[in-house]
Amino acid sequence: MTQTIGVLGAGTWGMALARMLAVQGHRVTVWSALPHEVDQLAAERVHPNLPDMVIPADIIFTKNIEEVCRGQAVLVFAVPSPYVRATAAAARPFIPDGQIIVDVAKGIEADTLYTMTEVIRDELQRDGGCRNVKLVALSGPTHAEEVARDLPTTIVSAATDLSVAQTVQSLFMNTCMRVYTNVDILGVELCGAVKNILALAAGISVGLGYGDNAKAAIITRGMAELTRLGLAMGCMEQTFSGLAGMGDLIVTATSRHSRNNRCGQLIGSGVRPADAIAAVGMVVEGIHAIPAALKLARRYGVEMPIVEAVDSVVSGGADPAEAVRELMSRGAKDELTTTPYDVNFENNHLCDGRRNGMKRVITYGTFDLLHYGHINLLRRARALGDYLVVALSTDEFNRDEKNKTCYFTYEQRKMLLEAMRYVDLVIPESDWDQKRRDVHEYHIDTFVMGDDWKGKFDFLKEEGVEVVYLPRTPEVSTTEIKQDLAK
Ligand code: C2G
Repeated sequence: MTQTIGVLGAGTWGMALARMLAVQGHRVTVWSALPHEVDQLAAERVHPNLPDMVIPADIIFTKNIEEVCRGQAVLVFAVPSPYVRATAAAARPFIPDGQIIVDVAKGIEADTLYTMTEVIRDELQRDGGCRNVKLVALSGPTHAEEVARDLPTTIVSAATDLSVAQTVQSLFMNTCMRVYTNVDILGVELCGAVKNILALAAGISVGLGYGDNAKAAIITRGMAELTRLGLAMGCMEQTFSGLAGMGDLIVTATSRHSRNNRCGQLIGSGVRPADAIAAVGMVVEGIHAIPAALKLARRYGVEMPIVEAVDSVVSGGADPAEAVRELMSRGAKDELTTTPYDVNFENNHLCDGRRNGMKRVITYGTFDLLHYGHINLLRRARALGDYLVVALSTDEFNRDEKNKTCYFTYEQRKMLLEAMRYVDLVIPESDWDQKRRDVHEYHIDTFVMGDDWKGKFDFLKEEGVEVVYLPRTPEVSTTEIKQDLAK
């Protein structure tokens, strides 16, 4: 369905996205703060950094920020990170409440430590307006030059509200761009900002004449320190090994398209940082992100040696080769982030459990609107052994087989169960007949259900499994909760 899209920023990435959306049939208006840029693009229909890309004739260019903001299904902020706040301030009077805003600038604001969507929200809500603005971070391994040529690309649409992330997912999804949703918007934006610093480091390494071994080390150990920071900030680990994290780092740290990489190479080859930035000629986001990354690392007590080394070279005037020597001569480290004690304890506990016949228990359920009746069941089930597996009914199974409409999605219900001390593993329950398979696949000794199912699963005894029905907690149920809340 054709949508009207406003794009703020006519840089390389903004124009590559604007073209893609226009080619998909959407009505696109592009605004830039630079009048001459608007005139040139409107006239020539070619962006200087994308000489092979034809700008569709139906893209509207404007110098008037009100025109780009009014009446748009989605607004895309594609200005470089240092200008996001000023652009949001200029746009504020024209942005209706509830507007979906997609930020594609990658960075963290040095003084506030805000990510770009947080900067936009802060600016738009400054005078109490835009209470319901919906912010999405669109970020991933996406060179504009390749998107401009419709080369296969993947990207992440991140928003705390999954339905909003999905709206943006469907808008940007096409045969050339595959969009994944992710609710961990902070993790996605942190990756987008800090990976530019790591790309600078990779460039410096190349500029010093070092090889692929050093580049792989920077990418791997750089992602380890970024993940440490992200986990300390409450992000999801999978985000960092995902497209916005490792994916974008690979593409930025290994590609000639990357400004951060090019800037790093110049610095590594001996060019003064200021001259290297000038030589690249465009905004080098990695440089802007360093102060914020260091402040976050200190605030959360996380070691980030590679970021520190880049800062010593870029801001401290240190010799790049000397900075690498210092990195290489740091104290010996263990690659596993859990301490050896944790690892040994976990192994001993598991081995011990196996030696003494660790008893493994399984139970099944929907567990919607998790309440103390469920907890009573899970606590008693866990007490029957050493390890509890919960087979959680998927959304489709609930809808198609159990005729249940859940308040929480499978992922949300899974997150709640995994946070509980009684639950060791959550697996999906997608059909009635999987129990016979599960008890073998997960080496189950005891099957447990509430006694509202008494007798229904006795057949599992044929599989050598103990079957236990536990008394339900009579006075509470998800259905009653919903009915009481509806009154
Ligand atoms: N339960 C309980 N006391 C309550 C409510 C639930 O002991 N007040 C128990 C149920 O008996 C069940 C578990 O908690 O063992 C999960 O309850 P539901 O989410 O309602 O599970 P159900 O829909 O019964 O799904 O294949 C088996 C099904 O998936 C079971």
